[in-house]
Amino acid sequence: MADTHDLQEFLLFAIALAKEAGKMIKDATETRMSGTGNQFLAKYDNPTDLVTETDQAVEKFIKNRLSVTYPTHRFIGEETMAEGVETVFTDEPTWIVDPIDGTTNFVHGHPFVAVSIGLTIGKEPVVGVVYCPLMNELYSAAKGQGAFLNESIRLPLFQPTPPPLGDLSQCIVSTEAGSDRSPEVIDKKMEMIHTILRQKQNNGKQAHSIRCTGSAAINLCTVAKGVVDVYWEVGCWEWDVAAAIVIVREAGGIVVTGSHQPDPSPVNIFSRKYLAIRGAQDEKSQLDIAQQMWDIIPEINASRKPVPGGFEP
Ligand code: LIP
Repeated sequence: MADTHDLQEFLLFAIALAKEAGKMIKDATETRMSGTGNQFLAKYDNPTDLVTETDQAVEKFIKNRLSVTYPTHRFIGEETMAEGVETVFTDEPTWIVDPIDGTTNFVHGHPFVAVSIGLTIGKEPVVGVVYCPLMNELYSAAKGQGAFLNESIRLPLFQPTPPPLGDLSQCIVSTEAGSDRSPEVIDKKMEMIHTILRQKQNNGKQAHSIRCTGSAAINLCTVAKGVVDVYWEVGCWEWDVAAAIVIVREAGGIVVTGSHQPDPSPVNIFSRKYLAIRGAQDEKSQLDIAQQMWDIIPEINASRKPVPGGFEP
């Protein structure tokens, strides 16, 4: 098992790597803005699941760097899996990488894009770096060492203690439409959003509001900051969340299952169903909010098996 010193070394390495990758993304955005390149393609024959040459180039760059510096470590990446490489997850140190989280934003020139670099050891996320190069925000954390914005601002932003969580009606909830637009998935997600927002006298939770950044990693970092109270998503992947889970936890938040079946234990990062609650004074108030979400989350399938047009229903 890695000690504190090892984790610090891995963290510094990941921060440096994320900065280099971020520069590639920033340069590609400028090229794109000047109208000279970066076509996008649909993955899995799904026109709402996009990939660009930059996603592929950044993943290749990160993968190569990691294999030179840590040749015995394993690698799981979004674009590597899209090429059909089978995901094998073991107790060995494993880097879990999304070269661009928020690819749809990137394609449109919207600035909410991030490179996400996480490390698991013994299957537990222990190091996480999420860098948003177009906004110059770098989020980082290592297990037991706190979470930071731009390496010096401790998260959550509310110090010394975050405000009480209260009731779901007093929360901002972030979520996403996701890339699966089949009626059985999108209708349930829209109904869930409706329930979160609807008036209490009409059986809703009447939360303060909903936010969607287009990036699971950035959504989770807003929870780590404490400026968003809850994040719920079904259908994103381990590379979207592995790094940011460490950042949320080190900022005092919890990340549990986003399925309709309540479970207060740490989330299975391969489940494709995530629920995060921001830091608060006590875990009971976090679990109270989680329970209010579990009470209304519908059963939504999120398979891992690709079929033409998306994933097995
Ligand atoms: C995106 C996720 C987002 C989800 C999108 C997509 P990508 O990741 O972060 O939360 O709703 O469908 O999966 O594809 O930009 O890396």
